[in-house]
Amino acid sequence: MKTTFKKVLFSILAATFLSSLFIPAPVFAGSITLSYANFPPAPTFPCVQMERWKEEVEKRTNGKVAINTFPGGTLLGAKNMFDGVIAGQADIGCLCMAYQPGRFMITNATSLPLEIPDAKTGSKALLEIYKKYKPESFGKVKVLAMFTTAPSNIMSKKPVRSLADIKGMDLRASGGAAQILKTWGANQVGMPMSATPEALQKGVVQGLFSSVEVMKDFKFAELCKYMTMTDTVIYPFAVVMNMEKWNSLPKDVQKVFDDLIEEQSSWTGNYMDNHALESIEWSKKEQGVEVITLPKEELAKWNAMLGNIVDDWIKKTDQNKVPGKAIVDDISSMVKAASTEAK
Ligand code: DTR
Repeated sequence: MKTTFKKVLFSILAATFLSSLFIPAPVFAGSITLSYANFPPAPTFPCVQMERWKEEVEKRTNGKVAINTFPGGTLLGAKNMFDGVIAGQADIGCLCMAYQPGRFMITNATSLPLEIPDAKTGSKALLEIYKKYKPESFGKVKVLAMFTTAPSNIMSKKPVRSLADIKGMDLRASGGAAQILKTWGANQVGMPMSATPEALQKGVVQGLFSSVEVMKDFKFAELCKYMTMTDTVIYPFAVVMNMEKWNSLPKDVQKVFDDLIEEQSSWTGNYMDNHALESIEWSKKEQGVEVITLPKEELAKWNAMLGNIVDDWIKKTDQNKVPGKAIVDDISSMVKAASTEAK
């Protein structure tokens, strides 16, 4: 009896062991886990779009892919985001390209003063420029989304109603927008958005130049009681993935990511535009912020000062063998097309 029992037990164990060698492992929920790094805090738009993308990916892959999100620079910060993703410190990362102007020359053309009216148009133009010119700078990563902010405006502790008011004012901006502030006579102070709350609090800067959703998301409206509407430039963002990790993904998962590229860009553009408007309303109602609209002639004067920035940039691209003029023309015609569409 005893020997028979042992034999049966042995056969069961052997069968279980052997079958486990041939049956493919069942796919458990979350069997692929990816890390996604972001530099600003969770309530801000780069993180809101990150959570939306995570949700869509987890839903569309039926839980086969799980995304672990890291807002607030907990995995990678604003400046080392791109290199960190290339090195595999994070699988996915969201970066503001404008923080490294020379590195992303082609896509940063969208942050020239080309009168991009909103984030929806900006995001579409940015993605199209990326697809058309296939910049070498993105050769080592897989691009998962690109989008832009709404146009930038001045948020300040003291009112800015004229060029005389902005002269010498310590204002924070980085990337392409930095040159714009200098042209208007401000004392431009460069830093990523994530460093701005402390700089405003400590009085290192008297205000900032950015899309205005930050008045609500960072509660800048508690300190900056004035907004001067110039609607000048947008900031381009990219979401990129480590190339090796991308190549290791099953085809069906890659398809889900690819299908989301355009959708995520336009979702974020729309979210940004609506949220900027909400932020203006909130700042006025809840924080007593004064919104300053410059008279037409005054604004025309401000805009006219920026003409050289585009020309200088085209000259610089000529030296770098980048077709700057063609890129600028492409963006301008996309802006025109968007404005006729809107009419
Ligand atoms: N305007 C850019 C980018 C930017 C706009 N809103 C946010 C929120 C969180 C991080 C970055 C940004 C800037 O001034 O940095």
